[in-house]
Amino acid sequence: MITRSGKSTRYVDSDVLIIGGGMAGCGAAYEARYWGKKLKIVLVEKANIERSGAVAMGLSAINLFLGLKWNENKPEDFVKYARNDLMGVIREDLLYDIARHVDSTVHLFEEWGLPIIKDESTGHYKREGRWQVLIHGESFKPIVAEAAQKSATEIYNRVMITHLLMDRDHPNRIAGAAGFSVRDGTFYVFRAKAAIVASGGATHIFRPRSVGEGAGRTWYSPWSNGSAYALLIKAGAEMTQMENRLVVTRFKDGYGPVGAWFLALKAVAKNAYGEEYERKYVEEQRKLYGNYVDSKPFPTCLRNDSMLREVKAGKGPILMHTEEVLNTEEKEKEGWEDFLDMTVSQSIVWASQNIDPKDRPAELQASEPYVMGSHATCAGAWVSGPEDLSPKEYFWGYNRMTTIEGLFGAGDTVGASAHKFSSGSFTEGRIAAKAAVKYIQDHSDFAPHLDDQYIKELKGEVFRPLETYEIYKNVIVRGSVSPAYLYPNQGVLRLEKIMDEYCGGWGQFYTTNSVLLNRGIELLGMLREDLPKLAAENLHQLQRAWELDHRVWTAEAVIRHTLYREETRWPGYYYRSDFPALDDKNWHVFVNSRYDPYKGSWSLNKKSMINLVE
Ligand code: SFD
Ligand code: AMP
Repeated sequence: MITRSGKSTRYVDSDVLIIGGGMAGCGAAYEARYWGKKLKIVLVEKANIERSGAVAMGLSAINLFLGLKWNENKPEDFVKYARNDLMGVIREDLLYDIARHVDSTVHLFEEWGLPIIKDESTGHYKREGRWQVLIHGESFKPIVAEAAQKSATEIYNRVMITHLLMDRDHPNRIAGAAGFSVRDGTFYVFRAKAAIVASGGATHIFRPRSVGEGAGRTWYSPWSNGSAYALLIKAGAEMTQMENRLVVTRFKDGYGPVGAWFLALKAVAKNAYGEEYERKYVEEQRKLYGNYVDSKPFPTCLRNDSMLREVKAGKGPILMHTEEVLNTEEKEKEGWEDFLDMTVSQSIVWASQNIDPKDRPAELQASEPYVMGSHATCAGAWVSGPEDLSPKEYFWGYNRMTTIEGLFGAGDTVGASAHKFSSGSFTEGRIAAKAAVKYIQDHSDFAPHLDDQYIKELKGEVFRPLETYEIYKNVIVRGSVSPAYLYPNQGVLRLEKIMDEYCGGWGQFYTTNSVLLNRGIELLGMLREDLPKLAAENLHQLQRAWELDHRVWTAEAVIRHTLYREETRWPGYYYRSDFPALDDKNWHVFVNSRYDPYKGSWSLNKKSMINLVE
């Protein structure tokens, strides 16, 4: 048995500490080694980097590639595209920075062995859409992980980081992170001169569509648990756009993505009666949401909005007419490969439900909301931009540094910069690592000091669920119901119910208002009161317990931001029924928040949206 005091404590020193070995974390390890040849680079990953994170199952497309060397796009074009898609609110400095560097990342992927499909007539990468290129990407993650494995000095797989550690003598300066080994229960304390949080987005904050035998299935990876946000929030970092949750249109039940079908295969979605509906509501949408309805392409959230209006009008199900486009063997292969490379579960659902996409259309459905910063959404940390692009309001010394000294972010971690996807997240990891190395070099006299008493107390807190279980395991009312504790899974279900019903999940047609949100905040507070009573039978459940803790912190930020922004900026992602219109006069701004760890209180404010690209 591993008791509350844990098995043993292991201290690890590092120069650069990377938390999370997904796309951004691997990019950070690679680039940190390039700029910091002699530095000790330590990467910590709660799973195993070979198959961890959102790309674990693989991908069938790289969704951000400009094609600069073939003059296919300019960085400005990408900034405009992402700005329109996010209804006008985006950090243009961050996105321009990604756009000017992302191609080099994609070329590296190819050099490392990722098969990128070529257009035979031009020799260029074959496009899925304007920004996307097609890949044979089942092994995308192992290929990317190899680069990180060759770059990092040490990699700790199966170690989950639960807390960031601040410097004993400088309360707003990072000094490391703590967590535990999910395999052997060792309590790890990492000391670092700079740290990069790259620990992905968040699923299972809102109640998923999947139930019963499919429970746990989500579009974004089920193990993305919001550490990227919770670690930062708990440490007092400023966050941005946390209200901007993502709802994606997906093939029903398997959550298969639609991009390849819409863009490459040119399939059309229609209502149950065979009518196209995407632009049907445009005049009503214009009245509420303004000229954003004229953006090309039609913004992702508005595509959802049209679909939801149609379903509310009783014209569902929405059907993707796959059978109209799979008319050659090559296209049929392309369609199936899309899922076999990326979302195998969709192929399985089709097989199990007798759906052959070349014979009959397949249902689409809007997913539950996700919290992330790299897809068509931009929740995350408020970070400094690059010196050569950012206005003074967005620049405080080091690119991608959060408001905590020496603490950087990349990928889903970084807010206000959507549409980065896999390639942009890896690129942002590289950008953050370059800046982190510079930070270390500029502060070469700094050595991190931790508060030993705090570390001792923290260890007790981290392992407490194991002890709670040992003490109370015989006090069971029935089955797994105990008057003395709750299991992580019970807590997740409670969280999902609160967020679904009070913060605009699918159960409420994505609609909420201030009364619901305020009650939701109260209920979340009650859930938080119960978290010290979490019990874990083993290390696996201990991880689930800490994942729940991080999910609750993430959820709290989402609900507070949603309350603060008094408008409906992203219809189709969520609606404020008390403020049903988009309000550019008052809300063409970022919503930022900060949790004060010393006072235990939240504060929210508006930050200007500064246009850099016409
Ligand atoms: O079709 C801790 N994504 C797509 N990107 C594309 O480029 N093309 C696509 O086709 C994409 N599509 C797609 C995508 C994702 C998924 C799941 C599907 C389909 C089904 C998005 C990208 O995958 C995404 O943008 C990037 O992966 C984001 O990168 P990053 O690094 O921010 O997140 P990550 O890769 O999930 O990695 C996070 C890592 O952190 C670990 N971790 N480690 C230690 N301690 C903790 N506390 C930790 N918490 C988390 C994780 O294990 C993970 O390794 S499509 O739908 O558009
Ligand atoms: P998805 O598969 O839905 O995650 O989308 C993959 C990529 O295609 C993302 O860049 C989307 O924004 C884009 N996309 C998906 N569907 C459409 C569409 N109907 N029109 C324009 N872009 C789309």
